[in-house]
Amino acid sequence: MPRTLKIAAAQMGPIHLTSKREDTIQRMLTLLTSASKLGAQLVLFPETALTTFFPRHLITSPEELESYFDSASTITTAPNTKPLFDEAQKLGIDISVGFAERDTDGQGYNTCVYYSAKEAKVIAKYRKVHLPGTKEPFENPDAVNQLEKRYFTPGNLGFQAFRAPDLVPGAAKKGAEVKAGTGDPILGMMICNDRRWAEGWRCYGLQGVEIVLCGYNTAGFAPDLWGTRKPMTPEEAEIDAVFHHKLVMQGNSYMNSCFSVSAAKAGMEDGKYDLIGGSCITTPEGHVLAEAKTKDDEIVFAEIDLEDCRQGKEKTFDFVRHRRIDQYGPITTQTGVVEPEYL
Ligand code: CDV
Repeated sequence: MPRTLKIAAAQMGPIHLTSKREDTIQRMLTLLTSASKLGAQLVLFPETALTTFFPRHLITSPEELESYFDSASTITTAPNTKPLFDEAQKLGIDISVGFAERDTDGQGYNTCVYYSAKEAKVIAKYRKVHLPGTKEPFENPDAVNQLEKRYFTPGNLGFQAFRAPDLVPGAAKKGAEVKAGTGDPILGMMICNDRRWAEGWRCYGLQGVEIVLCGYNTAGFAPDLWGTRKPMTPEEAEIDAVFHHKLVMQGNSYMNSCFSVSAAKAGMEDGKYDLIGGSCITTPEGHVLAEAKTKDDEIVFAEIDLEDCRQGKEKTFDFVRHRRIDQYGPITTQTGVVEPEYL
């Protein structure tokens, strides 16, 4: 039986250090309206969707730093974010939104939440596990920094898949006979750099994930970060960065037989920091179904059928029949590389 639903990535153009929160929220509301006109039931916003990607800056003022953080417990009720969630509920659209979270114990996390319009509340939260970059700025004064290890603690909530209600008709509920591919959609969230790590995808794959959501801020040209062995122009570097983005979204969607939605914050932020676009929706067979054409605010939309996940989950990637966990020891016992001895 088809399990169709309409999903969208809300790509956002740049948000600057000087941008006002109410203007950013207004842009997000406009994106929601556009998605609603297309019939979208689920909209993904980018990583740190409410602010500029501030971890590129060395921020020494505690007050300034705090201005980029929000609290997860008040994200739907605080006056400077509430209108977004209210509108999502009014339009009946589920949203996933990334933001810098300050927890009650003072820790900072790079977080996203999933808000269910049907439930009128946040039903899932994810904290970015793979924090890229460095704690200290690069020595090169012209380098693009990525100080996430300075401002954030690695995520501690794991890769917890969840079901979202009221997105597909006729979903099997508690008490019914358990049969894969018949319940409410199974979703997983990750944030930016996480998408490059197969481990997180497989954790979701092992929970039968059907749609992975991933918001991102990816620098187009950052040789100190990416490596400089092969010198590239900014244009060549950006083409490569978009290629790697799509490569991991397509490859991991295929290897876990799921759809994926990725939403960029794109364009030139804070005057000189270029972020890639390339927001896209990929299929369980690894194809790009829809993708952004600009580096501005843009809705990337597709109607999908979750039934398309079944083929991979039941044949090529039928985990229960084909996985050999006795052979995968190093994956959970080792972080760094251990090379074979020299000959
Ligand atoms: N925000 C990110 O996590 N950005 C990273 C870095 C390495 C640019 C990314 O993986 O895209």
